[in-house]
Formats: sequence, structure tokens, C-alpha cells
Amino acid sequence: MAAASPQRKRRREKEEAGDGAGVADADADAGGGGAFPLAELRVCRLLRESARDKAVFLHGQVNGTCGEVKDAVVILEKTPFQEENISDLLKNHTKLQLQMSNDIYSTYHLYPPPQLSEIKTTVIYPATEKHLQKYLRQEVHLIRETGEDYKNITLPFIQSQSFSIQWVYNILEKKAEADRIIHENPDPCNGFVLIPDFKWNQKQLDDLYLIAISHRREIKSLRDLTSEHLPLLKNILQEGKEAILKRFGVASTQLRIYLHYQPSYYHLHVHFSALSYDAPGISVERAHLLTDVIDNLELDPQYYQKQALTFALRADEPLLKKFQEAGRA
Ligand code: M7G
Repeated sequence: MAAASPQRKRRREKEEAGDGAGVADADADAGGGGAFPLAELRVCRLLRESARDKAVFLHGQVNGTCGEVKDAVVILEKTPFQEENISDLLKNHTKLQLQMSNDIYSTYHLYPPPQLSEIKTTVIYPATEKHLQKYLRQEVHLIRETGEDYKNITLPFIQSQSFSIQWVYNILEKKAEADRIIHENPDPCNGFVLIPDFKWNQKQLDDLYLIAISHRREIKSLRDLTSEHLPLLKNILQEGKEAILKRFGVASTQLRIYLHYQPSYYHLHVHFSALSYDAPGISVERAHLLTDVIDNLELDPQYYQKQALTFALRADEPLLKKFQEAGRA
């Protein structure tokens, strides 16, 4: 929980006025397409719900401009408390309803005023089948991928897929989210853009989450990294930490800085999240600390081409089927 400075408040107001192409805050301009018609969404199914994260993931449909039916994923998420709003919440609630009382113990339903009961709403529209799969709760299986497996199974699979990373190019080319950039090193080889992840609303530091996106476009994932990429990785680590300290006052010892393997989007990016925040995707079978990645590459320039890497795949992911067909899962 953190009080917002006037500077942060002003920045938020600006940010709330716009977001990335194809992925939008529903009440903000959708980066060219206008606001998503949330009231017209026909909910088809609940993909997933999380009592812990206080979030639901919905698959819905709306009619496109020519009447065609299009899929959408809508994520509704209750947001963390903001310290500066708490006294307002206590004083100006619309209703306080006693639920139970026993000796010195009592519980209530408190109904906050509308301005303090916001729900973070993330829309992916139009959503592909892969988006629906990504958010659908499913059984998962662990895979241990050798360097050979990567060449024979995973790489051909990635190359055959077309999961658009247009949103990444929009950020790098300043076509979307340009006013959200926290730091940029413009070097085409060793440079990157640091930007708030769309999972973070920037209203409190408890769930701070940013991503650093490499300017180089051909590095798909951890598997492509060699010692040649050390200058880029070191820039991301050093400049990312400095920029977060400067802008948000969060020290590097309070940050978890890591890459995902497998990532969802095959363009090199590094996650920066608050150490105290159990961000999705920090499990040992997915997150690789950037400091360890740098050390491994310094020990062996080809480390990530040789090393077996473990990750989880959901039951109906086509990549799991490929591993099963090859007798590797
Ligand atoms: P990943 O490891 O490829 O996949 O990380 P994951 O989504 O399964 O973790 C991509 C990161 O980019 C995630 O943390 C996403 O929340 C974030 N992200 C995805 N999109 C589509 C956007 C976007 O449009 N803007 C921003 N700022 N972040 C995004």
C-alpha cells in the first residue's frame, strides 16, 4: 500500500485516458477502436475464477460492425486498497450492514461509494482460440525440454504458430502506450523499453509490475540467448532497477526480475514485479531470475542451447500433443 504523489496522480489520469491496441481498459479509448461495448457482451462461459486474486475470466461474444459474432476475453478484478482512500471509505460508505455479532466479534458488509469500488477490467477483443485457452483453467503437465527437444519439437511448433505480437511492436514503435513508457534505451541492439505491465493499474505499489521489451526483434525467448546478448541483459537489469527506483521509489532488493519460459509472446521481454507480490507466473517451473540467466551465460555462452528446461503445459495445448507424439511426454 502506498500513498500516491501528486505527480503519480497526474500521470495516472493521463494513463487512464488511453491504452494499447487490441487490449484496452474498457472505459478508456481502446487505442483507435473506441471503448469496448461491455454492456453488449453475451457471456458464454466462465473460463476461470480465483477467490484468492478476486478475479473472474470470462469468455463472451459481441456483434462486430458487420453483425458477425466475435469472441472476447474479459477479466474483472477487484483492485488492492489505496492508503489515501481508506478514511474516505470509512466515512463515506453508502451502507454498513451487520452480518453477525458474537461477543467482541462482528462482521459487516460495507458498501463503498462508486468512486472507491472500481473493478479493473481488461478486454482482449477480438480474442483468438489461443487467448481463450490461455485463460481457461486446465490440468497442467510438466515437460522437461532438452536442447534437442527444443530444436526438433518446440522451435518448429513456435514457427508454425501465429500468436500476434503486434502489441509489442506498437510499444516499440510508440504507436500504443507511448505516454506510459517509464524508461527507454533506444540502442537498436542493446536497448529496450520499460513499461508498466497491463496487469498493473499503477495505483499502488504492492502489485508493482513492469516489463522490459527488447528493441531487437529476433530473440524469441530464453532459448535464443547466448553470451552475445549479455550487454542487452545487463542494460535491462541495471537501467530497469534504476528507473524503477527513480520513478516509484522501490529499491532493487524489493524487486523480482525474471524471464518466463515458455513465454506467451515470443519476443524477448523481462518481468519486473514487487517481491512481496505473488504475481501469476512466478512458479519455479516458469520464472528464471535475470541475474541467474546472466551468470549462466557468463559460465557458458551456449548454456541455454544445451540445458534442459522444465515448464508446465496445459492439457489441451498443442505443444503438449507434439511432445506426446514424439514420445517425450
Ligand atoms: P509472457 O511471459 O509472454 O506471458 O509475458 P504471460 O502473459 O503468460 O505472463 C507477457 C507480459 O506482457 C505479461 O506479463 C502480460 O501481462 C503483458 N502484456 C500483454 N499484453 C497483451 C500487454 C499489452 O498490450 N500492454 C502491456 N503493457 N503489457 C502487456
